[in-house]
Amino acid sequence: MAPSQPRQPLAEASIRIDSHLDGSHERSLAEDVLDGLTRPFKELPPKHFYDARGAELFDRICELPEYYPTRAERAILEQSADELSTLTNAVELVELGSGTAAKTRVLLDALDAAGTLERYIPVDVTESMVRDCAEALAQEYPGLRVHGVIGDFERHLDRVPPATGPRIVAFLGGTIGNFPPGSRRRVLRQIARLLGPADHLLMGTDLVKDPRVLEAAYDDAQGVTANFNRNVLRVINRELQADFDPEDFDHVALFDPHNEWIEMRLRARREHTTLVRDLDLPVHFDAGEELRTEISAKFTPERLQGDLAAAGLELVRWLTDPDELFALSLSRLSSR
Ligand code: SAH
Ligand code: AVI
Repeated sequence: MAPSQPRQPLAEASIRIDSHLDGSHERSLAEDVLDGLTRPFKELPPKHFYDARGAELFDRICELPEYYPTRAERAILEQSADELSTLTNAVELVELGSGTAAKTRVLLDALDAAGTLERYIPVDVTESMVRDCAEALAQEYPGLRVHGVIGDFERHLDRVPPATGPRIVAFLGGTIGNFPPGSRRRVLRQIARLLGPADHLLMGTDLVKDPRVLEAAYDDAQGVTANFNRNVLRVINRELQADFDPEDFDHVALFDPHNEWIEMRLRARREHTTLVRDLDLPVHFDAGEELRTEISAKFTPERLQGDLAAAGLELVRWLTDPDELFALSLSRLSSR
């Protein structure tokens, strides 16, 4: 008999990572900066918060006493994971904007206990998040295949590998709320293309509530959210050779009662001009001028159902925490 080969640790053998960014994220940042900082009301999309430091700041936000969405969503998952597992019979979980997949473990545990779980596919624009999360989960769930996709879920969903059996596509945290209504429906239509008749979308949405609770969640006493907000300026400084001083800007978080969304903005403390060298772009700010960095839409059941229907999806379950702060919806392709 041939001497046995040393066995590959399972964690290494079961991980595959595909990257679809190859410099295209920097190009998208350049396009977004050129487009967004030359508008009459300056604006940037929130996906550029999340370099390694931004991702770490987001994790700290999730621990803040004022930021209830993470705790509320976790509570719903803990309450409903077994039911979700039974309803879906999922053999695989695709997670969009997976981050550290902290809450995802609750769902993976339930699928694992049911004996159906085979594969986890985290999709995130932050490379280090996908790699670290893939490593950690392959260790924690022996036998689990992890296929990480480093990419932009607005542009690379066609790169998600085809389903090998009933799947759940999870979009947690309320990240869908970071898109304005039109783009939100476009993103949902793209996500619906990942689903077959046996598959489900599990999506987290923050709910409309007292504006004081909402504004505190986005303007915490420790200033972590302010630091997260200013991080987009550090990203532009590094990636596009700009010279923003983040301390030239105040953090602003306000609830827009008409649109029922939170807006985060950066307000210039003084008049100044910054050069974005890679774009040869001088950007002028008047004193008090604001740059919108994020919207975070809050939902009612009606708003969510309208968005799902527009994407060809129908609601299977609507799950909330006891205080009705946050909702998880399970939906599938519409039968009509
Ligand atoms: N799902 C986690 C993390 C939410 S934070 C939770 O519920 O706590 C939002 C995550 O989405 C970050 O990890 C960020 O890197 C990722 N993200 C934001 N925009 C993205 C995009 N356009 N494409 C892919 N990932 C994106
Ligand atoms: C990721 N996303 C759902 C968060 C939110 O609440 O809109 C990002 C965030 N912004 C400020 N705090 C948290």
